[in-house]
Amino acid sequence: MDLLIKNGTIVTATEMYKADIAVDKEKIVNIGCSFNESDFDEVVDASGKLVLPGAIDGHTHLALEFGGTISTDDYYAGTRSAACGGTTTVFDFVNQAEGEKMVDAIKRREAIACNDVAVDYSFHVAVYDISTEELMDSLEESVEYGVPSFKVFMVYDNGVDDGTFFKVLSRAKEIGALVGVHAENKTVNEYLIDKYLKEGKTDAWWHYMAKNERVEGEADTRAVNLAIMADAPLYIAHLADEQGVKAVTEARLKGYPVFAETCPQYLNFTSEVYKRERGRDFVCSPPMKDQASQDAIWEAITNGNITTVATDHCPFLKAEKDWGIVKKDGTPGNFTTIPNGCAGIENMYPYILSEANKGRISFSKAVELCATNPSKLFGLDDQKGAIRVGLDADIVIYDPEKEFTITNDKMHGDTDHTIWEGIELKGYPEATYCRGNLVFKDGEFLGKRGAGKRVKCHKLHFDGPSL
Ligand code: DUC
Ligand code: ZN
Ligand code: ZN
Repeated sequence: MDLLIKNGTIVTATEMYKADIAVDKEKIVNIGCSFNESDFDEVVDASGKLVLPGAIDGHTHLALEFGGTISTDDYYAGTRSAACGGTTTVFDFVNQAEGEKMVDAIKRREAIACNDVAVDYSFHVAVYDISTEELMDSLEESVEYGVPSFKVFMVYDNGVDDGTFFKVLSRAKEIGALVGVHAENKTVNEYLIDKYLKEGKTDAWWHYMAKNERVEGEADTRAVNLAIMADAPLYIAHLADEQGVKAVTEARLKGYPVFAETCPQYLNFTSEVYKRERGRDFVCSPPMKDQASQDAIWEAITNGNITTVATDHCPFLKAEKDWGIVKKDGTPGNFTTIPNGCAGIENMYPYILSEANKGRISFSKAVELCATNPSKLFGLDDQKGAIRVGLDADIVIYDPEKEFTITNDKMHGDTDHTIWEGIELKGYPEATYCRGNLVFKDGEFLGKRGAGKRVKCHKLHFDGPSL
């Protein structure tokens, strides 16, 4: 057999226990004790370490065209960085172009990704155009192709109206798919942008003010109502506000299959960051919100009303963030000319595990949020997301004693700064295996460009809020 990981403490979404893991041909083939070491090509002693499933980042934007540029991390840099933070699968977004069938959109991005990815991957399709029967039917082709998750934007140029959103929800339910949503009120956001710019309010703080708690909260609430009307499951991406948490919690209490994702940036920062000298580096959408929202999100993490944590990884260079001061063409910039997004793909699992290590949540909760729940929600639980016999050997060995201060020079993406600079973590991943292959060890990326594979997700059916 290929690999024995012995003497570690295995963490699952429900328990922690000491056992050894046997890996062969990319799979976990046995979990137990007293294996014969001579049966293995390699034996790793994980004494004093935790042994976790690799994280599944359900929300990334690699090589995304946005705001006149392209996000800094391509599929290689992004997945290299993921591996070094213990993430072994990423779900990247495909933006459907007008008139483009969903599967064609997926294949267009797959062609870019397939030779670059260093960990496993899949997609969600951001649906924009369902104006013909053929485009509507192409939702089902996407499900058959192994991509049963869609997203609609309620804001931005590719934002859809409520009727389109409702149609996508209704069809998704019929074909075994889940619809995610980027929820912000488009027209109020546009009105506030116009108002603030006319008043000469141009810095990053006004990005937050134009997308404030209520701008997101109203859209979250409307999205939940639309899902209930359509009798369809819903996934709210990057939930960042208290009103949204309340809407999700209420729906779940009533038994509706409403799920929410939040991101580490909302758990660690508040809107105060936009007052910093380089507040523009923190510009992402939705923006970080006030302390009350952060408290509500943490509470929902603890009580189970937030189901997953993902990154929304979408980094831009400092010089591009500076377009908020002076645009590319040399004319004065403002908060609308800052490309939206921040790096986080390498920080998610270490940050959440560090919070667990500091006692805020349990290690099992961290695994549930970052690995097991995303695998169930997106249709990968028969392949990934847990330490279980028969699943892919996506494994992280975690050193709970290691002190780690995040600095950009220790990260493995292509970005030149990080909003996480200087944050101190308790514990850090020591090694990452993707399908049994060592991709990260002791601070070094050891994987291979192109070694990741696209995973096919099964159909999704949710009758209630439990997974
Ligand atoms: N939000 C971001 O911050 N970046 C890209 C897309 C998005 O919705
Ligand atoms: Zn979004
Ligand atoms: Zn996003």
